[in-house]
Amino acid sequence: MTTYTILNPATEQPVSTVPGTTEEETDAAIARAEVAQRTWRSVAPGDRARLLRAFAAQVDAHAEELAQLEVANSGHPVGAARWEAGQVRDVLQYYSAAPERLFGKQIPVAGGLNVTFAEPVGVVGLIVPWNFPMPILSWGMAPALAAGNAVVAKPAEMTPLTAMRIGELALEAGLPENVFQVLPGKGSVVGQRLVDNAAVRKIVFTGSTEVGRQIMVGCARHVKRLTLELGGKSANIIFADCDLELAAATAPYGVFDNAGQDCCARSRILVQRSVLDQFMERLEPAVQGVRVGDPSLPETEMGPLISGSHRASVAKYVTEDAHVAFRGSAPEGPGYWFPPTVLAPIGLNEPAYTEEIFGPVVTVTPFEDEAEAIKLANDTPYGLSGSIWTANVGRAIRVARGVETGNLSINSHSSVRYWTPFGGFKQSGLGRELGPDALEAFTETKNVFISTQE
Ligand code: TAP
Repeated sequence: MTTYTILNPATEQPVSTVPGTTEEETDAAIARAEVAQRTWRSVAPGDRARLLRAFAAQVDAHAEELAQLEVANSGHPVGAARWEAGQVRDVLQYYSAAPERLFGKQIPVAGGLNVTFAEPVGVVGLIVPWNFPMPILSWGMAPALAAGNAVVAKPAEMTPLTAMRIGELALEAGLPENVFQVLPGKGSVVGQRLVDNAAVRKIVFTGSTEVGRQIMVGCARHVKRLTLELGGKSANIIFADCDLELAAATAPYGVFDNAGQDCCARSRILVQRSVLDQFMERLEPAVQGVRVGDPSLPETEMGPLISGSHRASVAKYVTEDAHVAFRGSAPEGPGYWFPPTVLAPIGLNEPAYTEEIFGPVVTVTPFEDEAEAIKLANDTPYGLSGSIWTANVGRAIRVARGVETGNLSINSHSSVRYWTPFGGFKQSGLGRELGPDALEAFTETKNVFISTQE
């Protein structure tokens, strides 16, 4: 068995060694999942619900342990990591109500009655990125299990520790063996096998648009069901009539949370030209006030980037001749640190404006009016998230309807609530996660005709 070493991105020191799952081991896990799923789907809905509630309780009892693991593995500030562990518990709790509510329909037809059943798809392959290892795992895992599927999850190669522990907690909570398995290892090995093995009936992929495109091609070979949650380059649109203090004070957190390694990062700030100077005056102290440092300290707001190679790829966007308006701070010494950075002015064709950087770099661009704000916001292949700041309710709704993106906030920078739908437009994805309708993505509708003829 091969193993590999996990590094702490804040210290560059080894944290743990984990097995790298092989193709053969992945196939064997899928075969076990197929067998386990046949039993799991027939567990009475009330019992499945009870087991998921026990799983949620087990996660809750180990939330601090999970949070500390995430601090060490991913460099997330401990406050954020605690929220993320709580999210796994809450998402499990939310979907534990689903097994007893998987209703079909009854449809009167000539000569009888049709009834529908929401059948589980079978084995679900869940491919998770490194930026939010716990929440993103839970968004696929919980509804898939609730609907009666078995799940084989592949965490990102660099950040498998919390997912592996959550796999153990599932067993401790009483979930049957092999209903939920976690396979650490490489995307090109484990992830690719999940896509290529015909016994996996659905893939839930969260990651880059580039890899998502390849996965879509792979799934097409088997006509395999697929949910894609991909990249973003979201706009934070600031109108002159908004609460400028609040918009400027929160803008750094809308993009620098998780060191900018956030698919929903509002990495393009668009500001109405008449208030550009006032906005920049307020943004500067807000950016410099972001507390960057040791993620284990409760006051820390931003930790390091995930790896040295990722830091190098972020740094490429802040070239020698880049217009750096101002920057925040970052520690010296070991760790993959990068200071919060504001680029302005920025050309509309520059890579820092058009490409997803996935780091703490934001651009600021002025606009004249509503029409230009919408045009700029939509001038991207992505469409995941964004914010609109205005005191005018009509404008807020008009602009929200005009911006081609899946998740918008008005006068706020928040993105994800597990009880509302989440997902991207355009090249940001395919399908919706979270909310009550997520179960549809993990079930097939079976239609049965019952004759009433004598
Ligand atoms: P990717 O490089 O695309 O990796 C995502 C996952 O796919 C990882 O587990 C990776 O494994 C695996 N993978 C890589 N190649 C594969 C292949 N050929 N077949 C199957 N699986 C494969 O993304 P990332 O760098 O981890 O994450 C950052 C990206 O994710 C950003 O673009 C971000 O916007 C996006 N993201 C989107 C969302 C939503 S909800 N839309 C949320 C978070 C992140 P390895 O670890 O071995 O590479």
